[in-house]
Amino acid sequence: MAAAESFNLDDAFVCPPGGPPPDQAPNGVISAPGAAVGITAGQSVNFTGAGTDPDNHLPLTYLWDFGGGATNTTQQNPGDVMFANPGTYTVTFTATDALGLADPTPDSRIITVYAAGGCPASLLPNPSFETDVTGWKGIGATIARVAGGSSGSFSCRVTSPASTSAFYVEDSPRTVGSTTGVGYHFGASVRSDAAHGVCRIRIMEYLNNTKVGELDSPVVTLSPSWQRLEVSYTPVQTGSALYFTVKDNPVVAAEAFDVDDCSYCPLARSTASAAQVKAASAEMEEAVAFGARIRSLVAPNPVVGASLLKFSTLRSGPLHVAIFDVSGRRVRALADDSQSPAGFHALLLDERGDHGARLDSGVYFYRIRSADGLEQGRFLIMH
Ligand SMILES: [Ca+2]
Ligand SMILES: [Ca+2]
Repeated sequence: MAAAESFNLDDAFVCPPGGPPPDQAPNGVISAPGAAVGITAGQSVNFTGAGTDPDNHLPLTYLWDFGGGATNTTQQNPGDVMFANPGTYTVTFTATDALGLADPTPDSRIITVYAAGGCPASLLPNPSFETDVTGWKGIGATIARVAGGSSGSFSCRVTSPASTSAFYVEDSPRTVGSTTGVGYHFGASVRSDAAHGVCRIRIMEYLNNTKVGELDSPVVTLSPSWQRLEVSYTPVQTGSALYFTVKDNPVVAAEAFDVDDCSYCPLARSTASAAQVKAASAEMEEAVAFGARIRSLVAPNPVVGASLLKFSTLRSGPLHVAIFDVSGRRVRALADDSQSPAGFHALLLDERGDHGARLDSGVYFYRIRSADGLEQGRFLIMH
């Protein structure tokens, strides 16, 4: 072989020690809306987003995919986006860095768009007060059926005593006494003859008699005309009770307002957002870094869409992880490694059994066999 035909790899490629650092993926987060939202067809939802890149490959580019509910856009902050047709739309927000690497876990929100006329499956037994005020209770107020309604012929008059304290009407008994992680959309029409205080829907969430969440709708200043209040609420806990209240902050003593056409509808099942999964992962990694004895956890739990089973092992060796149903039947193998390094592990739990079969809602168990020994726990799958 002639010398001119030879070459040397070391001369041809100059690599820094260890090779170039890999590009790190950017992270996009939906700033608004903060949770699942319900609207009526023709209404808009305000969307804004933010993105960061750990190794600063700027500028970032963005893609909002409205799941067929509206035209996709590459604006970072699309603002008000109108959904024309009833349906359930999963909106995703993907940030991509200047090198073309996209966020592998785009943030998402589920938008439920009801047909005109509101949600078709209101949970309320007595939303329109046509015969009485059963199912409702005045708090700091008396309630009574009165003629005149925004739907039908009657509504519920809520009258405060001779004070200017806030007063309200609430669902009683609770329409939802034990939440399952599904969000709800609330609506009510309100008016008053005189003394036009400020009115809102206030949702309060209680777990074991402790308030764990609260959200107000946008307010209206009461007038003789019917006005609509609406708000979507996603429980922060499961097993909690929701209080659906329509509340008046009066401007004079003994104020009264009328409420009618109340609605209370489950939103489409919302998946655990990628941001939630990321936050939970970061939290656990930090805890492990500080030496906390965390054996294993599923987050988010219940599993709604996708969650992660996270655990750390102290010793390398065989690793076998499987999911079992309540009867003890093995429904999924998550890991079967003859040799797995020690350290932090995160395995995807996605409502699927072996061969892709969708698992029913219910309680499941995981079992981790590693060189450290046996570790097990349970979690809930919810559709
Ligand atoms: Ca990057
Ligand atoms: Ca009515």
